[in-house]
Formats: sequence, structure tokens, C-alpha cells
Amino acid sequence: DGVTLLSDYKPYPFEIASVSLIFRLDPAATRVLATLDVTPRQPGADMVLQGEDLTLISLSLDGRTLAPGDYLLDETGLTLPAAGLPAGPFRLQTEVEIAPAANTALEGLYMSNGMYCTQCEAEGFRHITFYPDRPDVMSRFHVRIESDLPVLLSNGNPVGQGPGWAEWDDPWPKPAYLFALVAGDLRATSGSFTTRSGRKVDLNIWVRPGDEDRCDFALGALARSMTWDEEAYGREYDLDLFNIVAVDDFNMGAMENKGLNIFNSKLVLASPETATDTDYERIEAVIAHEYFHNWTGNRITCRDWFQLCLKEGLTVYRDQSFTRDVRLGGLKRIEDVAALRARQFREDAGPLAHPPRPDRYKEINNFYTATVYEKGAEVVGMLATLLGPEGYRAALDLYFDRHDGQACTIEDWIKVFEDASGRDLSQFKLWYTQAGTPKLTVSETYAAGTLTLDVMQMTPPTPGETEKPPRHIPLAVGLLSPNGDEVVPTVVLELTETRQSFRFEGLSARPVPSILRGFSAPVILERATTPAEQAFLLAHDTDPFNRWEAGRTLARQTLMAMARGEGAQLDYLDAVGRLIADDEADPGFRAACLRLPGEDEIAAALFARGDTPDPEAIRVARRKLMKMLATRHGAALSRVYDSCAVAGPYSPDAGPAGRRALRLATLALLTTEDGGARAAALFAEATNMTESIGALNLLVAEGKGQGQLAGFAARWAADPLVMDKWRMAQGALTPPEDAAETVARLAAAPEFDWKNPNRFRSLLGGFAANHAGFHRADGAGYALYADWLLRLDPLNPQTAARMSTAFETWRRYDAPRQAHAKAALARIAATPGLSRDLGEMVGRLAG
Ligand code: BAL
Ligand code: ZN
Repeated sequence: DGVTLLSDYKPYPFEIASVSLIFRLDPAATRVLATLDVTPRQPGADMVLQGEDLTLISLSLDGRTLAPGDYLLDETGLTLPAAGLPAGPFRLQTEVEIAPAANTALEGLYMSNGMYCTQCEAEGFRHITFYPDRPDVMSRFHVRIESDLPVLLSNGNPVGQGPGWAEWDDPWPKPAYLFALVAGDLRATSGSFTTRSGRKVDLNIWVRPGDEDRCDFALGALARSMTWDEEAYGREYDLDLFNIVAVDDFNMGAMENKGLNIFNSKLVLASPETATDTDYERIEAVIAHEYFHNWTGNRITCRDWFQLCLKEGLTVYRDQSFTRDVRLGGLKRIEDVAALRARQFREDAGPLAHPPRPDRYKEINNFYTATVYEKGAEVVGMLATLLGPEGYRAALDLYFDRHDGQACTIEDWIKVFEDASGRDLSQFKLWYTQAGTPKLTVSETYAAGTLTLDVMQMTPPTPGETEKPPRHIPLAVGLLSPNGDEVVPTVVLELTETRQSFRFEGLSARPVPSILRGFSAPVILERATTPAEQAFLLAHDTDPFNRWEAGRTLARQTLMAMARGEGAQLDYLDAVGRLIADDEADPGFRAACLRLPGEDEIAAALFARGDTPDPEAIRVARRKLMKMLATRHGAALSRVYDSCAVAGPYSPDAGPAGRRALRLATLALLTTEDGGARAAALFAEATNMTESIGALNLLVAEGKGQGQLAGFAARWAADPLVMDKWRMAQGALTPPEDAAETVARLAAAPEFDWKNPNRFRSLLGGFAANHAGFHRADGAGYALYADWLLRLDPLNPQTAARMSTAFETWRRYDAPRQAHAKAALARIAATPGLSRDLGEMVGRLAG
């Protein structure tokens, strides 16, 4: 049935010490000559090489041409029966023809705006040549590229070049998924970095002519990443050259190919006029992420794709730590948890729930998920919390020592932590092998100077997993005295049982507990608290995450009550007033506190308590609360709005970015009351994209801004990355009654290049985030979305499949909406020729 199982893993029976590739590039007929030096490891084994959409030109073994009777060729690859193979080392040569210009799936070797580029993770290399396309086969690559294009790049070090050719050699053995090739008319922005042991590394950011002036920030971010990895993890770079190339057509964000990272241009190019503060932050984080993969992913890779979170969870944890250290401090955790809840908790609560290490898949590309990445990072973070900073560093040192050059498993990873700490982590391992978000119910009693916390844990069933044994959960707790002083600084309690009690003795008064500080575990905390207590924590907690969390909880509860037709919570309105007035607090933090929970978060919270969320009522409640805040605190908001204007030349640093964020957060509230006057003024005078698109977004959300949209389009028509923001604004924020029609109109416009993943994601992905628009009662949102998934699928199955996650929440809503969503999914499922990617997804979504 096309399912791959973890339990079926077997080592590859051949070693491939080296591979030499010659590419004769041509858009319609590229020739790839591959020479593999093979050593059998297991007598009697057939040699299986993956290969898809390849035209086999010739095949030889130790110089002898093989005839069709000597091998088996089918649509998945090539098998050389054991009987025809030498017992000792041999050389296998193949020549194939491929058509990069016809490759719309953007997997393997393809063309983007006249340049050749590759994407091989997870299983793209099989679209380039016949090869054991699995991560545990690591070999040394030598590459020759023949083409008239001026810049010819591959992994490792350049070892020769002349007119029309270049050769590259990568000294580090690697799996095929880390192979890369780029050829095109490209320009470099260059710098250098000297590692702490004195190795000089040349750094280049390669872009198309005309984009050179948008590369400086990415180059600086790369150098910052290299420094940080030396300091925080003791890891140095290991080649003389580090290349990054920006490409316009890319399914993912970026890719960590050895020495030749390939990036979605959206995550490289930045200028104040075209990129927002959030773009800058993301660019820096992704540059760091891909750079950090050089050790966590490339030097130590995955044995098989089930272990994907071994490299991704760890590398996300590393990039999150980097951004915290170099940019955002405590605010980073707040951002990460908000994103985790919006994407991963949502995934864990629906039909696509799966463990960070799944044990089966049909299409591995469908498992590049929030669970593998972001929950994978949370699990690493919990290990760091359990071991403490020194214990964590010791474990990581051991991991690099023990496993450098290997393809590893989650078992290897856990063992390193056990050996470094002497602890038994077998129960902890459930975090990797089980799906679902645990629910913690905490209650407390206080008597005679002793506070007792009673904690209960329960994980609801997920698809295919009904038994949920208790997990090992680090629960960080601190206690505050009623006057706001901290009486017990943060301690980490360890939960291992279904029910446990913890006592804090010797207290002089009943304290206010601050529980799950720093979001020490990815769980849902349920605790009966009063709004007054949440307001107290918002004012006094020493843990920045829990301060924010208190405000968030108040906001969510108020919004849930309002969506059910009740009134707003006065404690919340007053607490926000104090926060607006608190000029001592960090502007970025105040901005994070002023942003209300999104409509999807409110819907999820209502559904979790057994209600059927009404998207219209949620939207109305949220807008009403914004208006109430604006009415009640208008003068203070106005003062903050005026005082946060950032003068002088634009800088993407956290300080000015935080002030702009606070300014836009106050503007969002003020705009519900002033008819859009301030937003229109800001749009007119803005000199940076943060404020320009920030103001435009608010106008669009008010159902206004037609003139500004037209002006923006006229100014930026030639800049597709900027126009993505324009489409995203309209997809995500157009009032629900017009959203589907607006999206349909923009999608039908001739200038909408829907085959480009960034374009598609901006408009349709924006629409999927338009909660009340997408979940419109008449099903028009679902139908439109299904139409576009079906249009994209034959060209680019990976992106179509990933975008189908818009349907993962359909069971939350009322029966008529459910019927519409089911019909849309059924229509997709019944489409002839549906890809394996989208087929697997709709099967799980509807199942
Ligand atoms: N490995 C795929 C892209 C990334 O996670 O870095
Ligand atoms: Zn990654």
C-alpha cells in the first residue's frame, strides 16, 4: 500500500566510498554521468538504486556495458541482481538524461528564472541520477559542471575551472540529500570569517543581478551565526568556503546543502524599503538555522527519515537559542510559544497528529511539520531543562564526539543524554514516540505555611494511539508573595506519574504560584484561577513568559466569554490599561501583550472546552474587544502611538523594531475607532516596509484601503516579494463576506504567477489564515481553496500537500460547515491522477 515503516529499516548492503558526477547542463536534455565506487558489505545482496523520471542512456560495471537483461528497471529505479555483481569492490557507471526546464515540482534539478538549482531533501536526488537515495549512505562527492553560464557551484571546495566548466570536491562524506548544484548568471556579496582556530572562510551570498544591494544583512547574520556556534556549542566551520544562493522558486524556506546553502529568496533579500522587521528577524534565524545544520544534520545526519527530528528539532532549538541570545532575550520565548500553539498544538489536536518521530509514512515530504520541527525543539529544550546548562553542554559534547560522521537515531541521541547525566530517560523518550499534547490540571491548597500543588496529567487520544501513559514533564514553578515579591525562585519539578503532589513549606503567607515558567514543557495547563490573580501575575511575575501568559490567558478567556455572548472582563481591560501606561516595560514585550489572541486560537479554545466555535461570532467579539480597549484607553494609546515613532535611518535591531511593533499594536486598537485616519497617515508617510505594510494591513482589515492598495501595487509591481505582502494582506485580512471573492479575483489576474510557491502561499496561505473568510458558512472558502489545491497538485505536489493543512480543523465547526469541508476533501480525493503527496494528506484529513 506504499507505506514505509520504521520497523522495516535495514542497513544498505553496499558502501559507496566516492561518487563522481559530471553534469552537461541543458534545459531540455541535461546529461548526468555518475561513477560510483562500490564495496559490497553483505554477500548475496541485490543492489537497489532509486531513480525516477530518468532516461537511462548507458550503464556499465567495471567498464563492461550492461544489457537490459542484466538489470531490472522500473518507475522507482534500478536493481542489479546479486548474481551479476562482483564479490569485491567494483565501479558502476551510469549516464542518464533529465529535463530541468520541465521540472515544475522543484525537486531534483530544476530551473528558476534562468538558473539551474537543486533541492534534494528528502528524496530529490533520485530525480538526478540512479543512486541509493537514503541518508545513511554517505560518500565523498566530486562534481564537474559543464555549462556556458558564468557561475557554476557545487558542494565543498572548488578544485578547477575553465571556460564552460568547473569542478568541485567535497572532502566530507555526505548523504545524497545534501548534494547541491547551482549554475546561473549570479552576483556575489562577499565577506570572510576567521574561525577561532584561525581558519579563514570566504563567505558569499549569490543573487541575481539587481539584487546585490539586499544581501548585507544576510551576510552579517551568517557571521553572527558562526561566532555564536563557536561560543555556545564549541562548533567551528570545516571548509574554506561557505556559499549561500537565493532562488525565487523554492518549496521550502532554505536548505542546508554542505557548503552550498540554497535559500528561498524571501529569506535572504532585505532592504528597509522592502522587508519588515519580522522579515529581518526571520532571515537571521533561517541563515543561522541552515548554518547550524553543518554540525547538526550534516556532520551528524539521520539514519533514516523517521529520525528527521534528530536534526530538525535540535537545529530549531539551536536557532531559537541564537535569536534569544543575539536579538530578543525573553521575548523570543513568547514568540516561539505563540507560534507553537498556533501551528503545532493545532496539528496535535487534529487528524494529522503524529509523534516527533513517526513510525510510518507514505510520503516523507508530508512530515516536514510543526511537530517534527517545533515540538522536536521543545523536546530538546526539556532535555536542557532537566540536565541544566552544564549537563546539556556535556551531553552535546558527547554527541559530537561519539557520533561525528555517522547517521544516527533518536535512540543514539537519548543515550548520549543518559550517559552524560547518569539518568534514566526511557520514560522521557515517549515525547519522541507518542503524539498529542498533554493536559496538566493543577490545583493548590494552602495551610499552616505550606502550599501543596496537586498535579494531574492526561494526554487525549490521537489517531492510531489510544493508550497514553504518563510522560516525564519538567514543570518550572516559582512563588510570589501577595505584595509581588518572589518568595520561591524558579524550581523545576519533575512529573512522571498521572497524579503527583509537591509541597512548599515555611511560607509566611499564601503565595501566588507562577506555574510552567518559561513554558518549560509543551503542555496545556489547566488551573482554576481568578482574573484578579492573572492580572496580578501580568503585573508582577519575574518570569517574562508567564507575565505575558497571564495577559494572554485573560484575553483569551474574555474573548471566549464574549464569543458566547457574555460581557468583557473588567480585570482584563484594567490590566491592559496599566500595561499601556507602563513606560518602564520593554516596548517589544508590551507589543506582544497588546496583540489579542487570533480568531483561530479562540476557536481552538472554545472547541477544547466542548463548544462549537462560530467563526462570525468570534470575529465580532474580537473586534468588539479591540474597540472597547480603544474607547477606554484612547488617550493613553494615542500618547504611546505618538511617542514610539522611531526617528532617523532605519535599523532592524531589536530596540527600534520593538518600538515599531508597539506603535503598530497601539495603532491596531486605535484604527477600530478613528476610521483609519492614523493608519492612512502612517501609510502615506512610511519610509520602511514595516510601517507601510503594517498600516495597509490595518486598513484592509477595516474593509478600507482601496486607494492605498492601488498605490502600493503601482509602486511595487516589479517586485514579486513585496507584492506577496500585498496579496497576503488581502487574502488574510479582507472582511470575511468579501474574502473568497477577493481571493478568486486576485488569483485569476494574469500577473498572478501561481506556479511560484511564494506567490501561491501568499494569496492562498493568507486566505487559509482568514479564519471567518475561509470557514465561511456557505462553504465558498473551502470550495475555492480546493479548486486551487487541485490546480497546483499536478505541477507541484509537495506544496499542494503542505497547503492542504488548512483543512485540519474542519471537525471543530458546525454540521453544515463540516459537510462543506468534507465535500471539498472528497472532491480532491476523487480527482484522477492525484499525487501521492496530496492523496496521503486528504486521506488523513478526512479519515
Ligand atoms: N532540511 C530542510 C530545510 C531545513 O529544515 O533547514
Ligand atoms: Zn532544518
